[in-house]
Amino acid sequence: MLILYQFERTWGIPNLSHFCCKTETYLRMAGIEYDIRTTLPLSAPKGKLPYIRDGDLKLADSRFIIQHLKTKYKDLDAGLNPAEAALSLAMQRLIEEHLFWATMYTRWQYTDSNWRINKEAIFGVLPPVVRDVVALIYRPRIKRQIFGHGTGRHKPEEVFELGMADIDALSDCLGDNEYFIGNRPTTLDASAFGFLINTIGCPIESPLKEYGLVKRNLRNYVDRIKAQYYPELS
Ligand SMILES: N[C@@H](CCC(=O)N[C@@H](CS)C(=O)NCC(=O)O)C(=O)O
Repeated sequence: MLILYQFERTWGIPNLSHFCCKTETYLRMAGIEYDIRTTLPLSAPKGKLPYIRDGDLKLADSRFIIQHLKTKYKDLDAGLNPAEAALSLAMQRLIEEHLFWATMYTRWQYTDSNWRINKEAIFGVLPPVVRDVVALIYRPRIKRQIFGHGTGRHKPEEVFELGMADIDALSDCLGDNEYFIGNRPTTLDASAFGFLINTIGCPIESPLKEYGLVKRNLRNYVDRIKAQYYPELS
């Protein structure tokens, strides 16, 4: 059985990690059987979650994992024409390489109360003293990543302005449709759901979350995908 290694479930959502949520959602949308092992990134092959074990294969990074799932099990993108496939890739990059960093900013840098909620959710599995030490090491490390990406160099209102443009693009791209492309779920939906629920459906407060919640189509989309693929969480 394929094993998905990811953070512990919390906040009433599939995963506090956007990328773990994306990967598990792909598995569910594709109807692939899997087991979960909860862990922290420290022991992951590339130092990040998710990763999978499938027989003798150990594979990290949601993009390589999904490529493997497409080849070995089911390709949710089969049938997309070249323009649809290009749109899917471009939107995934917007979500995962841009919007992601605005949400990371809200969790690790924006306010102390968000940081406390984030810290408890990620490191709460560790014994109390260890938890504090590991969090103390991790916070500057992630803040360096946010700074390295460039997002961490902006004023809060600039970070949110950039993130809100992504939310606008996602809302306009979805429109009144059930899925982002066509009438069935594709990889883009796994990605969009994983990142949107981690923006508007989690207890990290920010102008970005408020802005996303005003987009009725995105709110309905997140609720619908969650109810359909994670009925145990509804
Ligand atoms: N490109 C990777 C990104 C994975 C990623 O950034 N995972 C985060 C959690 S959302 C992580 O484990 N970060 C730990 C770290 O950077 O130390 C993927 O698609 O899986």
